[in-house]
Amino acid sequence: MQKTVVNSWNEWDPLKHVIVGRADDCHIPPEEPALDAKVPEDSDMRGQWGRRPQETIDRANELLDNFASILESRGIRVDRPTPIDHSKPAMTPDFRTESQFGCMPPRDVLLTVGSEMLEATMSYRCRWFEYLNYRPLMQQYFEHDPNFRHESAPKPRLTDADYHPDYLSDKIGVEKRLKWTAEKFFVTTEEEPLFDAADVLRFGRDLVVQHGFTTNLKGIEWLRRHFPDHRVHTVNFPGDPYPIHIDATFTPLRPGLILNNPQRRLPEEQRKMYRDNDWEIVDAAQPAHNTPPPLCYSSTWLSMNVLVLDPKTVCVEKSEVYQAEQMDKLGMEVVEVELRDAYAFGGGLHCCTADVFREGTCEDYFPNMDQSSV
Ligand code: DAV
Repeated sequence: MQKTVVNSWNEWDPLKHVIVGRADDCHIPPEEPALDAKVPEDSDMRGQWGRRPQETIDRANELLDNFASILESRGIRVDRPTPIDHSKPAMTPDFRTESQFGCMPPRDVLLTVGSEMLEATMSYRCRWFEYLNYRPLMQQYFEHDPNFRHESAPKPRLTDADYHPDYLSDKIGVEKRLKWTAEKFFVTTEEEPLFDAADVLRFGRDLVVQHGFTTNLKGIEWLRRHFPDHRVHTVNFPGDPYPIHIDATFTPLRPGLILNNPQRRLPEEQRKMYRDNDWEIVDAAQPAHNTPPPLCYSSTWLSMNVLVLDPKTVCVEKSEVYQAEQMDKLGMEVVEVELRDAYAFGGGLHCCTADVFREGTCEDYFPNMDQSSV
């Protein structure tokens, strides 16, 4: 087996070692404030919770195993989490919720920056203990890589003070959500630092972080103090009524090129650093589907939740024909991967992975940066 080294500075350098999640024992968690805010009013998930049906778990695992094999056949080392018992309640002195979530999307929990893997605070109570699924791997990396830095952000208390009660009604409506999210009024408050790792994109020296339902401004400030050698940028994408995670909205493919969700465009005033450094931001292709699969938290825009293997090669979900066509036009070789039946377990090809090793070092892709862009 290749040597274990943790190192990854961006989203596109050649990938050599990655974690791929599992669908084992995945639950639809009971209602709780931040989770409810993400579930659309007309969703089939409203009002139900419990372990997902075994046949859907088996199917999702078949697809995830197959994705792992595709990566391995391309010389990429793949590790898998060790599922904990997600049927157990999550309980601390401050809260109790009757079940946990799962370990399909490691991207939400683990943020790799250079030789560090940082466990995010998370912002859902049902995901408070999710890092435990990855601890056997973290221990292994710690044993084998003398430079690996295993870090964990301060665990939040997640009392009711962390959530705006206005978001607790199940009849808010999309119009009001769009207004609120455009005003940056999200379900989470500024009680304490909160972030999910999937709200962060890595561009070498620069980290781009979405302020939304799962990451608050204190969470971004915490990241800024934690990574003093980086420039940390806060972004918003008005147009998304349920803004969690940046990776179905803003997708860097290689130095100088980013796909942006055309329904959630980066506002003009936040584009300066890209313009000043000759980065192109292009609209992503339309999704191939009009609706997400059953019991799914995510939107149809998982079409752009791709995994870049190197600056010329990208994994695209097999049914996302428009996205694949666009990649081809952009000069990328497309590796088709079937994953749609696993979307309900927590996302697409980017979500279900977490970087361990990509070649390359920390570079400055935005040398022309003035203070107003930081
Ligand atoms: O568009 O529902 C999904 C992101 C999952 N990590 C969306 C965002």
